Amino acid sequence: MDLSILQNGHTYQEIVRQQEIWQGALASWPDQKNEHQEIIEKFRERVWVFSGCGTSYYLAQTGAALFEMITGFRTRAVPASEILTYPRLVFNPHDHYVLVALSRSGTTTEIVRAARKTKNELNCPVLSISCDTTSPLSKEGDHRLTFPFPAEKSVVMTGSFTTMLLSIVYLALQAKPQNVWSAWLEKIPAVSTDLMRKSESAVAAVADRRETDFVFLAQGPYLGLANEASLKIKEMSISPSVSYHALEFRHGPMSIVTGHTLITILVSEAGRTLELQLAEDMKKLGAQVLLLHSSKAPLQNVGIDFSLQVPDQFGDSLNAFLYMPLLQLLGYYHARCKGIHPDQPKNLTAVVTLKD
Ligand code: F1P
Repeated sequence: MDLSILQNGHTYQEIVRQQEIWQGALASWPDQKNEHQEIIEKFRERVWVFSGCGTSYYLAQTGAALFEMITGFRTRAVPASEILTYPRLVFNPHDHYVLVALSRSGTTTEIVRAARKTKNELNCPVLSISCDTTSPLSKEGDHRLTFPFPAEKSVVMTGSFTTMLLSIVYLALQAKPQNVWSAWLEKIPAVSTDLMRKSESAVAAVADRRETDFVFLAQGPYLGLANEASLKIKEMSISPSVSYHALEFRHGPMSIVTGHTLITILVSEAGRTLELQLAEDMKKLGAQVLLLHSSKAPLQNVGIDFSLQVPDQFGDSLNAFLYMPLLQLLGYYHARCKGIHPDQPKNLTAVVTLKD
């Protein structure tokens, strides 16, 4: 298949440029070391509540899990709407919190209102992370994580998700006694670019299908990625798609499996054995199975249909930066094979604003 005729438009360009933006962000952060250290020390004993809307909520889920895995600080992730509707369910009066408010635009009504409410009514500090440092959310924050980011023109979020996630991981690493991980982090952009280029035709081949319903399954820090992958498929290709904790799928949801179902499992190091058993069981139900996995232990003869293998040196804390671009390309190419261009998504706007 000659992919070059499909490799056009904002969404595609923003997927394939993201690792370059990560590089620029990483280069900008050493000059902000003092601010980063201040944030870590000031909120070290607090519960870190990560929050956003849509893709930025799935970013919150992923970021909270990785932040806690790296720092050991207590975290949770909620949609911004939960802060507006049930603030005391999010911020329990017996604990102390910091809100990490996430938004590509920094103008989404729910997260801006949530940040204001948290700060002004609940007296809880706010750390803003946005791709637009001039946005209302950025101004609302008591602190900000900033990085150079050429604004995305597309409605659907791609590089904004991974770059904001990188800022969360980078901040987490400032809590480590000696920043042993920086060498790994420096390698990620080049390894991810190389992987994406080498995997692109395989991803496009998996995406080239009709009448498919999609299931994305993952555990731990990969669950937010599965939720985001499911949203990308919906937003970009207008296809039915669901996502669950991997091992939850047997407990009822697997009833939807047919021969038209493509189940993608984001294999983790922690849950690998259980996830591969799940893959085999789902094959017996007639599903097609795609595995994203690291080459830690090559797949035994698990009779799966497709696999995308990533280098194994980064582990569960950093594999998000290898898996996510591939999942974004899956949504992109599935849309194009359906004759849909993700640059013109159905029913969507780049920012959701609510009337006062
Ligand atoms: C949040 C969001 C996106 C979604 C669409 C509408 O935007 O819900 O996740 O894909 O673009 O807005 P933001 O608050 O991160 O700017």
